[in-house]
Amino acid sequence: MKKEIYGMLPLALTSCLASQATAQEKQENHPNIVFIYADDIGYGDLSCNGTKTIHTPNVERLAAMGIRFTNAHSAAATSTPSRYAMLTGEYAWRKAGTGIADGDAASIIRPERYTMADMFKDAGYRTGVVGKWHLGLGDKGGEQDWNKPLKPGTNDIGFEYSFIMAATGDRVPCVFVENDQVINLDPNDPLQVSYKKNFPGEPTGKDNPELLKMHPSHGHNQSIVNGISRIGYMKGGKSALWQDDQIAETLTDKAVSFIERHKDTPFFLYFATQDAHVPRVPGAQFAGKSGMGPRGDCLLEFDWSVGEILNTLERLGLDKNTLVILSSDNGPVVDDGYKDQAVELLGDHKPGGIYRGGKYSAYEAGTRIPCIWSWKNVIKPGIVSNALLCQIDWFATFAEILNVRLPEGAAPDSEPMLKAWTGKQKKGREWLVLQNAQNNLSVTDGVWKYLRPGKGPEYNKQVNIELGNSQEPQLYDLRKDPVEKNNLAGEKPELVKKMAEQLDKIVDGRYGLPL
Ligand code: NG6
Ligand code: CA
Repeated sequence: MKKEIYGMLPLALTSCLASQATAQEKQENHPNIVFIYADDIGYGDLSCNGTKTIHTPNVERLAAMGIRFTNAHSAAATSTPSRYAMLTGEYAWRKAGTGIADGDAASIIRPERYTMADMFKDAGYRTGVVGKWHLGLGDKGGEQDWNKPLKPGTNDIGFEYSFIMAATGDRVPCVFVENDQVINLDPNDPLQVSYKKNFPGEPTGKDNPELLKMHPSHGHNQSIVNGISRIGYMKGGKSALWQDDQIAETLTDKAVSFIERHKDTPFFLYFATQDAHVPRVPGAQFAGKSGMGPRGDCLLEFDWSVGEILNTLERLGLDKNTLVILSSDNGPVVDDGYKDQAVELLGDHKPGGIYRGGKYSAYEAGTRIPCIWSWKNVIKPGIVSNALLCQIDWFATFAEILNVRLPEGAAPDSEPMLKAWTGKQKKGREWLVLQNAQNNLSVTDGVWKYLRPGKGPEYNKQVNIELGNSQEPQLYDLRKDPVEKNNLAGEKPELVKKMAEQLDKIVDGRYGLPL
């Protein structure tokens, strides 16, 4: 239905028809797009950002081919809202029900919503998502029949192909879902899922710790799958269970074969890795290789996945006209709920780089994530940009690349920023609003950052992260104080007032001018 309502208006159509566009222009208007979207990998977790404690050569290779951003952000400090904002171009705090989703959440992005994938599909692209989904499936949360097609799902919001984990590695159901249907199910052993209560007789991490090969440090004590207790309860579906140490390989294979299948048509692939989210169970090739325990090993595994994608593009001769984007859904966390030695073996490694906070936090490490764009035909190699940018802008920026006008109301918070993303302009956004795990908002113009007072603890002891919540306003000068140590709110009440007003305006849907 949405196609009839909206439709798209290809601005370049007339000139293309008149054969006025050169072959080069046509190619540049329709590059292949591959997102490599990591989970919980922080600014300091990749060696391209200057980190010496880990070596991620394939990410370095990608950075050397393109542009690396030092001030790019996910829209939120946790997964579901970041992914929601990225795919819809709407700040997640505008929409209820976009917090960290349970594994049996209903589809959060409904078919009426025009997504980035819809846009690519309408522009003639083959569209696919492989990896961690975490945006819900099916009509009613908690009421899905996991043995039947899960509708609405990814295929209803623009992705022609999907091979996904419904939520996260630490949430049931621990099965792969292909084109909105759980794969490898045995009809004699149906899969049941509950986030309310356990199924009688099924072991849990809480009651049966003797069955565990990896123990939780906090939470994660419900159903046991492959010797790891998870969030939520599940029963049955044994033939469909994923093997945790093979997730990266399986997902990477699926991403590679999607590229191979569509090498002759423009394609858009959203490849969302499970690395380095908990539970961290690296493949045999990486186990023990980083010296930092499973978290570091999963960073190496992520780097391997990146290499596989780059090799595939080169092998198929697609490397020149494919825009490869690498980023992460939120900042890093060391202990996110399992005793996996991440804390003990961290050494001098700083997952968030110099930045304060981490995953869940309103401070910079919560959302200032690694970000690289590489597109040989268009972007000069080896550039670094300090522009203030956000993943939420990819949607409108891709519309710029495709030269299409977005339907009325689509991607309301997404700003077209092609010049900044391709390194042709130093300046990024005027304003960016960021969201932490408690839904407290901050606003920045890249120099000043104002954190609105809000509820919630200042510090999460379990994950050892400062969340940035405070009853008092906070104001930081990111240029002089990128680590957000000196709260200048008391000294600069006028500026606090202006920034607070600016934030209110954006929240109200009115967009402002520079200070
Ligand atoms: C938290 C989980 C954490 C992680 C996070 C979502 C507990 C105690 N902690 O609630 O382990 O799963 O949710 O992470 O359950 S995210 O990257 O997908 O947003
Ligand atoms: Ca995440």
